[in-house]
Amino acid sequence: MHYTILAAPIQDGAGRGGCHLAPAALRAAGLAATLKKLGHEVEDVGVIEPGPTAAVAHANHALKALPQIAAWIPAVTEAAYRAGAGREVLPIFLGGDHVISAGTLPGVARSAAERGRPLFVLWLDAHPDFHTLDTTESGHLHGVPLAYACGLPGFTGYFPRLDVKVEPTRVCAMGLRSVDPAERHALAKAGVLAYDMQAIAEHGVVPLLETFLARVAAENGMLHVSFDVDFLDPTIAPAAGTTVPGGVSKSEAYAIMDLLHESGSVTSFDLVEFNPLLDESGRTATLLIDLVARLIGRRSKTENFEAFDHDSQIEYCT
Ligand code: B3U
Ligand code: MN
Ligand code: MN
Repeated sequence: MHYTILAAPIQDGAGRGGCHLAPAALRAAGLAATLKKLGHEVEDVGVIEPGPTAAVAHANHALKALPQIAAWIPAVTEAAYRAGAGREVLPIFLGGDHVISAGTLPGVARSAAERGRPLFVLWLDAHPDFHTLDTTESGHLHGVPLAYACGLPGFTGYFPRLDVKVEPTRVCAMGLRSVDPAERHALAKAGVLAYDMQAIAEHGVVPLLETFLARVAAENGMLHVSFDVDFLDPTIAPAAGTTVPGGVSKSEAYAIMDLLHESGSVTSFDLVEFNPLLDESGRTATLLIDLVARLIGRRSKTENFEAFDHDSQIEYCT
């Protein structure tokens, strides 16, 4: 297996600037270098560029930066498709805010359809991002990508027509703790499997994820994991624009990454909403790199490093 890192430095979908700096910050903190040091083939293939911006108007006047985002989506979709998920390559898509998934999901959905395999999505996030252009009240478009990719109405004429939709009943959202009423209704109607923090507290993250992964395996599915930094508790990952208290702990996050690795099902991965301007001495960056290392199968010798460690100081078990 080899890994390609593709950056989509978009910040217009979020309410706070700074997410577009994430790829550079993760590179500086040693993401590719760490994966290489662990013996993996890693290609840092660079940066996706948006297409030309065209004027667009929408009846929902709350919408922010719709023309800019509409210019990014086809470019991200095409790059995600070309990344070749499901072959001997695992693309890692670096946001940018979560609107990049309005491109990565349709791109990998097309790859899965070509391979004749069902696409499953694990959405790790405090938010379901299941608004349409009509229902979002904040107007921040990082709140819509999952709804768009699942084919909810109201995107026609703004975002590209979907070649292949994500089947909502193959989506599992975990870590939810900030869900707007319109999203709650739409998730239930679409049949998305949605586990909030209450469900995680009651059942444990491991049994819930194991059940979902068993389904993916039984159907020989491809699995796209979309990891929003605000899935994590803000005490361990402060560098996200819309942190919500009561998130997933470090040991739960490690357990998730270990299970995902063991499953062998993950075929593509988004890492989004990391905002380096909000980090504290690089500790969110370091944790994220460690989580990606776990996803690809390495445990660090010291799992509790809180302070910023340069990549050369992270030691992994062989
Ligand atoms: N649901 C709210 C809040 C939100 C969604 N995604 C993030 N925040 N990061 C909204 O604005 O749509
Ligand atoms: Mn999100
Ligand atoms: Mn979120």
